[in-house]
Amino acid sequence: MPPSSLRVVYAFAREMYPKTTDVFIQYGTAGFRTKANLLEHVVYRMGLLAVIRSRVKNGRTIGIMITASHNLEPDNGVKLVDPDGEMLDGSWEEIATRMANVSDTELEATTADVIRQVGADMALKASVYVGMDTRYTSPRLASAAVHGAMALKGTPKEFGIVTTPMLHFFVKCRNDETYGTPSEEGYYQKIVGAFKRLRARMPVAGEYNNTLYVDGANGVGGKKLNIIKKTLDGELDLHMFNTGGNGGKLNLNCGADHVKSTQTAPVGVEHVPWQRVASLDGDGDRIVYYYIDDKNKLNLLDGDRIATLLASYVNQLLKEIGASDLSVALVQTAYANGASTKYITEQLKMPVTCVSTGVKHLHHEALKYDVGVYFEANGHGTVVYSGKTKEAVRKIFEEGDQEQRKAASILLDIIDMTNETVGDALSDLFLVETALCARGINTKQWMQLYDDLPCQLMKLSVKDRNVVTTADADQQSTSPEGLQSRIDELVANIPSGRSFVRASGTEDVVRVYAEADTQENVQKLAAQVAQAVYDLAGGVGTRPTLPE
Ligand code: G16
Repeated sequence: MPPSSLRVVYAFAREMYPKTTDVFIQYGTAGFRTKANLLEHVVYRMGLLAVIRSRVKNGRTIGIMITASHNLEPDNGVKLVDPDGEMLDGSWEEIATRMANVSDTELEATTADVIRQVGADMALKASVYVGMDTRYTSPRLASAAVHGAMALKGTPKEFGIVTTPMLHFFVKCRNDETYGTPSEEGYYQKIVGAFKRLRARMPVAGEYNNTLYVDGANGVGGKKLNIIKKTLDGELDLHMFNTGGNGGKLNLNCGADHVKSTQTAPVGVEHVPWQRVASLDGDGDRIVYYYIDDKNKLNLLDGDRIATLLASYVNQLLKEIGASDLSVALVQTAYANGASTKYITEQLKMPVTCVSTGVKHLHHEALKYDVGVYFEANGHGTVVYSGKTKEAVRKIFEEGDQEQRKAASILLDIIDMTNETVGDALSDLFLVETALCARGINTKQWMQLYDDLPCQLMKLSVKDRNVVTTADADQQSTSPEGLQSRIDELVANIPSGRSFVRASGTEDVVRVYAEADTQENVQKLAAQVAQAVYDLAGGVGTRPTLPE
């Protein structure tokens, strides 16, 4: 494409998507995320970038998802999806940030510069898939992405309202037809189809029952599960809540992030003691489970619990097929409860690594293993299986003895049921239900596998959250000066104490995490660390107070 053709890049920007703010925006934990009215020019420019990326990848499809996931309705965001369905390569985040922040008059030259820098052959075809969540600001932003793709003569394809993991799946399928069909129908056929096949030959047994309540966070995940529900022939008895009707607001006092962060039940769910409930987030990429016991206490089964359940079940199946050379490893972040890490190493005897927050980091680490199970405590995660593993399971399915073939066929369905591209609440829900059913256990028994250390998450507003920086997979503060030594002093005074702080990459806050031996101690530690952040990092509003 000759440089003169880039004029249209500026024309679209000036006429339709002018940059109306000087506020600097950065590609964060999962793309750009801020108030929706500050995003149109950013999303338009990501349309441009997606085309450049597609050409660098020889015309393979790139995805653009319009969503702010767990954030409240006024926010929105954009996530870019790479050809294998994973998050945008980290080395391109800086380029994305640069393109998002230049002025309209610099955009044409910057685009030309980026094309040169990455060596994109602009004569190649380019394909961009666009999806969006249910926010009322999403359609306009999706149009901006489409116009961005068109401005550089790429071919956009819109999927309308889909979950984020569905879009990741479509992108992967488009680039690798052996993975599945790039459509919503193709997604249901592969993932839900595998669940149904498996359920048909796995009788409900023991303490497991097939009734599941679901909190849909008033987002797209609940809507899609309602579609799936109609196709389930009693395999799972889904009771849906917070599916967007009755004036329920997206993620407001409901959904996976609310349940995990506040450890309180979502509004809008009619609770029955001991009933198993799954809580999804706004774009359907996270899931946590919980139940309310007979003392009205919420018992949370978060991403750590899901990871350990799935890892031990897959490991059991690998043993049953006699694939002793294949191993399962887990990947967590610093938010993982210390008790879960201890359980993995001491009871499950599996390798576990800790990486920085963000599924993009977990995903790449998990790919190093035969079977990598990665989950953030917030319920964002999945399982990935190496080519060697898939090959071995298929071979045993064909050549093993009767028992081995039976276990291998279960494993093949488990693999099909998994959305390996990214954390997926719907796929994870079917995996969890399969593992619980196979084990014949209820949520109380699942909960009894280990005891969590009391933990607390807090959010704190500061003048500029970027003053808080970390190293060692978020576990050490490198600035502001003096913060880490203060945290060390505070932690040393609390039995089983652990705490760290980091700037959120999706909200304008600093997150504080603490865990300790007792509820009282964890509340004290979290409040003390929050005070230290407030004092050293320029807290805004009221200084956090210590518990009475
Ligand atoms: C995104 C990321 C997750 C991350 C979460 C919170 O989730 O994909 O990996 O854990 O943000 O990140 P932070 O603590 O930086 O705000 P989602 O579901 O919001 O897209």
